[in-house]
Amino acid sequence: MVEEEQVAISKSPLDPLNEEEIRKSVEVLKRQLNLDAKVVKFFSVELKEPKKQEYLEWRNNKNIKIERESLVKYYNFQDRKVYEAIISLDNNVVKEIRSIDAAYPPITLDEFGECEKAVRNDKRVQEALTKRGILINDLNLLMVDCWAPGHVDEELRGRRVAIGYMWVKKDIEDNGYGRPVHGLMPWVDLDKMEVIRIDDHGTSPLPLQDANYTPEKLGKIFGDDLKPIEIRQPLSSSIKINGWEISWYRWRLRIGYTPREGLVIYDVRYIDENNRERMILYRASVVDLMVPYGDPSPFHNKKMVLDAGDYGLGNFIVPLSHGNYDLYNCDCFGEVIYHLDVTRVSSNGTPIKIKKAICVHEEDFGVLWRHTDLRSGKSEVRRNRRLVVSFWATLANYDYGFFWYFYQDGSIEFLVKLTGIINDDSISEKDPTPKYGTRVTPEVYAPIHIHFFNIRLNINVDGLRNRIYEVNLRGEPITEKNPVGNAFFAEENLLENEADARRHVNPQTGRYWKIVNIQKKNYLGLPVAYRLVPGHNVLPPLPDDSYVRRRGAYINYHLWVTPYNEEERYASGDYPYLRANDGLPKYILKKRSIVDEDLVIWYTLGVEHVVRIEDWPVMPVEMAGFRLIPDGFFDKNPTIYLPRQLRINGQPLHREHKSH
Ligand SMILES: [Cu+2]
Repeated sequence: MVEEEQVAISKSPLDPLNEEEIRKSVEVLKRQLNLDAKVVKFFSVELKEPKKQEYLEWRNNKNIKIERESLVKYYNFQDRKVYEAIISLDNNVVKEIRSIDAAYPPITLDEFGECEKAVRNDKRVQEALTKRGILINDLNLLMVDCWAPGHVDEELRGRRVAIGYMWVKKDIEDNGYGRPVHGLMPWVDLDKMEVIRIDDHGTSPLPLQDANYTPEKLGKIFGDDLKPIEIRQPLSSSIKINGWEISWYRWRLRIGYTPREGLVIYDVRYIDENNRERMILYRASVVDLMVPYGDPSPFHNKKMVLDAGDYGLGNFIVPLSHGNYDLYNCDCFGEVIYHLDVTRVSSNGTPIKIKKAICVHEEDFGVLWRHTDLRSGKSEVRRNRRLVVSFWATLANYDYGFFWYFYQDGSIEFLVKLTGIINDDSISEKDPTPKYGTRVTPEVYAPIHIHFFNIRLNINVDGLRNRIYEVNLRGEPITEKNPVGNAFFAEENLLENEADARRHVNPQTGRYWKIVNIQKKNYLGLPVAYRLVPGHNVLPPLPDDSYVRRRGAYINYHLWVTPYNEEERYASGDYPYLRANDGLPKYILKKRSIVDEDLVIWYTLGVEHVVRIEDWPVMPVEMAGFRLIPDGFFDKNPTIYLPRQLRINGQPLHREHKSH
């Protein structure tokens, strides 16, 4: 297989910061503010994006100079304040600095490791484990995941704390999640990086059964009788990558990276049959992910982590290289795969490159359209193909894949793929399975939970000003004009302001949302539009006064719409750690108009997880998402001109073809 490395040629004002720019940002800040490196932790250095208007002007005239700036976020654990600084990378100067009130930073990847060490090395934790009969000869076998708590009691209030949930490995290669330590909850003060309290909620025997999934550990393999499938791309890929700019088929887009969101999709356009480059999306990313658990016992009822805000999907992005194993073709399948590296910052300000973090490739995707003319017996069939831009983030036990698909017919699909290892607890074989979960082995129990993603879409259908209609199927009563009662139609209701645009999915009425540009008409004279078509979704099955509903208040609605404001970036707010009711519920208070404005759609995607035994020891991928599909955006099916068959040198591309 060909490994295509990215070649950073084309520079754009939306390119994410490179290693050098991150290094420079930290240096300038340290020097100019005389920062004491011993009392600060950096948790985010990202591009300070240019104003949208500036970027759009630059796009038309590349001679326009846009100042390159970075946004540095750090935490001073002496004065216990979060700071945000804007650095000019052209002039090497701090342009702006401000402290944020009552905010905690997210847990960094470094802290995640330090917190584990603090718990492992704590004598009281070790004693408590011994008292339970858990004897650990090698402390490296004690696995500690530092969880951002949803809430804390009075005694812990005002401190930046995390819970160190524990598991015990049999040996270093063992899947530690197979042996959860029940009941023992060390609280770690992240500023001091020490255990400040240990709560004990009872014991349960450490499970004996292994939970391994590697062939080395399993000692056997089924399925190696399958014949290989290979994807061949004899003329290379149809994707052109130029720096962070991607062109494929009629699609043009840019990608980027931030510590909280991971992959960011920018400036998505489609070139129609009249060669007009038409805007669809300006910026799209996953901005939040909250996972509330349903077990009300004190050992579990703090589990309502906001993985993006409390940790950062980009901070926990994983490289798609696999150590010594030849597994490249597993994450993205094909002969030509493009991988892009990203750079994040470590706590001490050093840039850290994650190799092959973002994957770009194209896939065959079955039949695009077909028809057999029954009278002539002739058929026309076209293959469907899609551009895929994706990344994976591993947040402790769970693995999330975030996939953006761009199809030839102008549709865009977002899919999240959930896999990895479920959060678990040990349970006595004699005890009944708790109501709030699933017994996956005689000794292991997995609490019920829901994954609530929020995807922020700055949508620009054929221009900057759009409006949104909610569309529901409606029937009509039997009347003279509707004598058999078969009349039904798609009823459109305009969403007028941001407070009224808090909506839920409704599969029973076929509900979707239609994003319309009334200034642009198709050849029938109708305004062009795109639909947001939801897929599976769920609401929090919780009482109105549930704390969970306040903690990540965005989960209360599937759809939110706000007018574009570059400061409003996160559904749960900028700093959700140990906070509640921030973000969207505040953004919408002004009841701003959303009619013919530059709009941001915030789509909440809920994936309920009533754990199955088959999710153990590692769960098969579960998928959920939504689609954006053209609705009168084109004058007809834009894919009818596709060739019947692709050819090489005039010859049909078929199985026997030899390209070498
Ligand atoms: Cu789950």
